[in-house]
Amino acid sequence: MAITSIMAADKVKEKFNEDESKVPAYTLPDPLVFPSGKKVDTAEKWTTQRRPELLKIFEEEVYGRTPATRLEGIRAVVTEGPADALDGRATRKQVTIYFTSKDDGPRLDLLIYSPKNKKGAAAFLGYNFIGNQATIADPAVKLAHGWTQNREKQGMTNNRANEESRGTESTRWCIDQIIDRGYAIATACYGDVDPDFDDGFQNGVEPLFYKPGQTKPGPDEWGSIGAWAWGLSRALDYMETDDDIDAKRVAVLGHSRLGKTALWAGAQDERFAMVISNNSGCGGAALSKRWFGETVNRINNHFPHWFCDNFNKYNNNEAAMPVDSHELVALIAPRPVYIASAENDKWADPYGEYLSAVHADPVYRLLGTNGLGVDPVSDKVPALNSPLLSGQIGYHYRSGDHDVLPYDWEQFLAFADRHLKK
Ligand code: GTR
Repeated sequence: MAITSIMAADKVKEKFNEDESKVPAYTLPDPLVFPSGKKVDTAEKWTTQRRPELLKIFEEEVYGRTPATRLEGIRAVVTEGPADALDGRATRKQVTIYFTSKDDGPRLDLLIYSPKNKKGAAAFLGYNFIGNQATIADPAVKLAHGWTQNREKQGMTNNRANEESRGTESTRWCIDQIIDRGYAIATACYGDVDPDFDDGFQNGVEPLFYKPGQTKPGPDEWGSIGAWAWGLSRALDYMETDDDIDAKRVAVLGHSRLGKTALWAGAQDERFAMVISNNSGCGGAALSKRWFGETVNRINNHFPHWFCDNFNKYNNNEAAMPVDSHELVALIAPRPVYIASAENDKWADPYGEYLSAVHADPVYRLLGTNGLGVDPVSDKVPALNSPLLSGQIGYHYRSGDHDVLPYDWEQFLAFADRHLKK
């Protein structure tokens, strides 16, 4: 099947390209060239000039600016634990980050497992889709208090968590293996920060930042991906205060829309020591200019709340984009980044995800790392199930569907062992 047309329910009628031979000719902006045409030839020029310039473009044209204001009344409260978990191998804590001084206002419930009797563990941090209770079969985990995605199989049809969903996404989290390898894991439901539907930004955290009279974010202000990324940084703020975790060794990760979120969180907040993008696709690791799988037009029309309004300028107009995803990856440099793709996930453009790594490689090398870790860097996607683990940029192309599988975690852990272990 070369061209897929989208379902009738979709707002836009558009053809989607899933045929490599139909990828149009495109030119990628060079991350190591200033708009003046001058080369970015030193690490210093990258760090002090080019990186801020690119970050600003992503802020104003893609995800929207994140407000710099610190919320008055924001506070973290340990609401459960520390308690023994996983047959005594782990410590469980549940922490609520209240975003205002009110207890019933927007708040994030963070679930943390850390290896027992270990202080300062390196950690993974990522959002889940349907509540913390789904990430592990542990009856002590609180059900999500707010909006979640639905899972009809578990009887979740009203965007609320239920008992039946406990542990149903545990293969996406592999918490046992993470603990046994000596890492902590922290997760929260992304709906706690902003419910994932287009309501004109009335719910979620955005209204907390409105200026008097403002009713929605401006054209260059954040959308939901920006808000979710902000929430990850607030989780990291808490982790900085928790002795069980070494907040200087936290990998932020996410799958799909939450992979886009993890990349954007890691690009903005340099405290994240590592970033992992799983099947993040359009608006994540995949190059938009390739026009393969999901397009900018489709994502903006289908999910009008994800990006900033300015991003609509590039609907059916990817050639005009002043940046592309290789530069998003480059914003993470020199910190380790891992990009995971799946064979059947054509919608997310696995090859386009790999090419972002390829074209971020020169920035990683300029900053003194070994980039993708192979010489010469090939623009051919690596063989199936043959992860590239030796570089500062890691990558794999695995068989199977759009999902997070134990196979993915095996690679994330191996990559973390190389970069986050003391
Ligand atoms: C799809 C969307 C993708 C990806 C995915 C997900 O519908 O087109 O960009 O984000 O959802 O997050 O599950």
